[in-house]
Amino acid sequence: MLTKVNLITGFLGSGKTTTLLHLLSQKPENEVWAVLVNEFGEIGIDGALLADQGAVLKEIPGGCMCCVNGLPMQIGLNMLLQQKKPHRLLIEPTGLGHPKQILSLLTAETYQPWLELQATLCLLDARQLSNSRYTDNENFRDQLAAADIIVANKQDTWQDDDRRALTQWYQASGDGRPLVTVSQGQVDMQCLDLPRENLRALPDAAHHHAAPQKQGLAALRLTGNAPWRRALNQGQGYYACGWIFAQDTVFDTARLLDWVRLSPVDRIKGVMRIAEGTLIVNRQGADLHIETKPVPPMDSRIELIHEAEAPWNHLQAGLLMARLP
Ligand SMILES: Nc1nc2c(ncn2[C@@H]2O[C@H](COP(=O)(O)OP(=O)(O)OP(=O)(O)O)[C@@H](O)[C@H]2O)c(=O)[nH]1
Ligand SMILES: [Mg+2]
Repeated sequence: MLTKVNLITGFLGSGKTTTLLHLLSQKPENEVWAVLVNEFGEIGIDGALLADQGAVLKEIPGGCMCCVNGLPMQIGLNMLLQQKKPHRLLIEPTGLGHPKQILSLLTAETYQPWLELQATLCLLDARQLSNSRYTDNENFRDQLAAADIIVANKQDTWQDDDRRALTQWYQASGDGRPLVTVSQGQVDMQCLDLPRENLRALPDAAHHHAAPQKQGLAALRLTGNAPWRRALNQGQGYYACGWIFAQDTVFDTARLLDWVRLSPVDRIKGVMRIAEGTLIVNRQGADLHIETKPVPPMDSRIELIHEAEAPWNHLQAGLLMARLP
């Protein structure tokens, strides 16, 4: 049996994980599904969000896609395909990555006895189309160019201008590919069975390394008795800083939420322990989504991503202050 594979792409914060969660909720009971998620930051958050959803989960955190997409991605993929033999595999690459290498990997000869690549979905928030920070970004453009299906997400947030920008973009670049307009990634599972038809050649991704890559194979965990640690990462013109705290660290909800709202960065994701259980925070620009769960998390982890270096030490001091004594 070949594993059916779909790539779920989309720029940072466009709704990939939200879409995966919705797709997983439609999984037929008798099928085994797997999810492979590769995050930009060293501290994997999406894995915590996607855990316990009835799918086999493999996280590949940490890094510049060009490196992570090599050996760690290959090992992760091999393990999933050969050990779990899932009916379907959904892959969420980092929103800051270029799709070319992962597509080359999935279409490589060695994988053909194992997998059948089906439609690639690309998430797009129409608001991004009028912001040159996105439209000038080659990864943003090439993710869209590589897609079989464009999923225009977050329609609840759009103004008339955004709808017009989407129509214009689609007329110029849609090439007749299906365009699905949704909120909260509410994509119908049937989309996944559409074929991979988009064979246009993609340019090579420019390679902007600044630091040696760590090529982590597993989500970062705390070791020894350290109460917390932090991890930095940079690449593709973006900077990330994340922290992980031992399970017995409890955060003050109000102080933590103030910190999340006010931190001067583009993106914040966290799964944090509060007195009532778990607080999930997910901020993209000014849009903040908050959720609570009664069960405490295994540890607390939070990650910031920004288009420039941010005052990480100052932000860290604020985060440490948000802990309960
Ligand atoms: N208003 C609104 N918010 C949404 C919608 N879909 C997703 N979000 C929010 O957008 C934020 C980012 O969603 P994610 O699903 O984490 O996005 P992502 O593409 O996986 O993000 P990265 O993995 O960090 O690149 C979260 O706060 C979501 O709750 C939507 O349709 N409307
Ligand atoms: Mg995600």
